Amino acid sequence: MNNKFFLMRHAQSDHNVGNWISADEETDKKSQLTKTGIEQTHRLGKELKKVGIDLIYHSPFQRVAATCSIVNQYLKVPVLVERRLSQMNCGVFNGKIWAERERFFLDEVEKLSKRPPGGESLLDLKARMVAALRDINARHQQKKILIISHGNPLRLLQLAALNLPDVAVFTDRRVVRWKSDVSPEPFFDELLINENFSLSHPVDLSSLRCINLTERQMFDLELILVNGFAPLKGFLKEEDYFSVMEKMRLQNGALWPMPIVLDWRQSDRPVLGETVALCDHFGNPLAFMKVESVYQPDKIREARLVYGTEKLSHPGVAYLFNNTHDWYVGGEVSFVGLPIHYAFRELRKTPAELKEFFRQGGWDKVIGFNTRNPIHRAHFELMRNAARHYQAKVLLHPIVGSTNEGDVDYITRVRTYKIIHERYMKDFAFLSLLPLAMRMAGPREAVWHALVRKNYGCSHFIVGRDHAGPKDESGNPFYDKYASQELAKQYADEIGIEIITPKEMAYVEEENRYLPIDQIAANQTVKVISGTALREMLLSGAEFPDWFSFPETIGELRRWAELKNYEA
Ligand code: ADX
Ligand code: MG
Repeated sequence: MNNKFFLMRHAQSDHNVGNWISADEETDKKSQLTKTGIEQTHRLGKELKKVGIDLIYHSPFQRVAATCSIVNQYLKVPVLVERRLSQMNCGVFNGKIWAERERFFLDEVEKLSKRPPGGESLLDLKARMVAALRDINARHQQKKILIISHGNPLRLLQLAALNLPDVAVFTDRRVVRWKSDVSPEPFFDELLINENFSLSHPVDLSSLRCINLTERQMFDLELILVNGFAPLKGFLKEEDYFSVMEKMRLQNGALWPMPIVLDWRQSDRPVLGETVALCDHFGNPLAFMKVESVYQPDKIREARLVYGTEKLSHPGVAYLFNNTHDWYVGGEVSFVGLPIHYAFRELRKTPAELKEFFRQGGWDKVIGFNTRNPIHRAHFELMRNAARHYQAKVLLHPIVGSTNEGDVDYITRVRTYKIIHERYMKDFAFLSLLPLAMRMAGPREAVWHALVRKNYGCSHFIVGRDHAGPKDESGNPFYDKYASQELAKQYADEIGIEIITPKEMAYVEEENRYLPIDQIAANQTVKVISGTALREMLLSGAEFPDWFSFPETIGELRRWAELKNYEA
């Protein structure tokens, strides 16, 4: 603690000059420091010697290591490599030029928060750099520490240290300096740490083990912490896990259909009674958990009972067998901080906030609507019809946690929700985002969704056809079209929510409107555009008929398809 940090960008490389993205180690290996870069670094080494640097941490990239070895000819201090100081992973744009990446990010929200396929967002990078710096800081006392990294990581670190709002990364002069790729003048920056940016961890972690959560575990934890998963207060203990699988109930009898579990690598050796810190991917602490139960799951039974199948073509089952460790630990969690989301903060209402909003507006009947897709006409019809029929308001409550593979990314979707809500639904609906990690468990998932919506203040919940149901490798659904409706209805009273079960809606050409399929005559013409057809039409730039969607939605989807195309 009480260390002083000095930031330095690696020396100019040929890739910098050509504006290439060398953000993966493969591309980095092909880059070389330029003559200018090498000269700059020698001059900078002499400058830094006057500062009296005690040690160096640097990114593992070879251009940074090369820079470090030049500077250290002058400093002769210990050198440590820190992986989290790497360049921002640009995913599909790695090895391309920066301008190519730029054109896919439309506004500041996207520039900050959108992850390119396979890559990180700017704000992922911020969380990573802050966690790295905190850990480095905790390891040393009263040292002058030189950090050698890359332009983007250093900018984000400055942003955090100066405690500036995120958008300042584009505007504030104090955080844009590292762009000076071709600057003839070498320089380093003493990290100015604003009093509001604490370099110590928000809680004392010195005696605790930090468990890095997966993305799914983070979403689960968030919903536990905001009471979206009430009555759960933590991750399931052994008796609750088996009871939930077999009876859809906790040991104490409370209805709960989905195993919310914390899987753990065996090598981490959880100890009963130990308190651990649950941290995000980069080491930022989110909660404490006292380990009350350590057990081995029965994955085959879990697959059969929760998903009704052991087939790996079911995404929930695949996750269970391929991405879940062989030990589960359970216990109650206590709050340290919520996972930080940067995009659309104003749309992420907690259960308490939503209930208060409904109460103040006198919304005594609220119909929850779940979706993981952009809003097309069929979704709209479901919501509007239900609102009219029940004389109620609608909570448009799309999922922004993990959804099915191949789904449209949530940032693109939220742009469609905002605009459709604003233009067509404002008088009867409220929009809020739900950070839930879907399992695609069909009927059980529908019961779970209804319970969660009850927690968020809904009095009604729509379960349509094949709700939260995935398809197998040949495109066949895993569950019967109305199985989710049946199971949800069965538990409606106990949950205390009314389940609305519309029949499948389809567009009828002769009547120019959507109708439930049981009301369509045999001689009428039904029109549908399947998910696969939709994607092909987007990629080929085909025009869409009005009945299918909204021009606003299609516009956003074309941008999404362009990125998909790029990926392919
Ligand atoms: S999910 O819940 O099923 O995963 P999706 O976005 O596809 O999300 O659907 C949202 C909701 O609308 C679900 O309740 C689904 O059952 C319902 N739904 C979607 N399309 C139709 C349709 N054509 N007819 C009836 N219900 C539908
Ligand atoms: Mg669906």
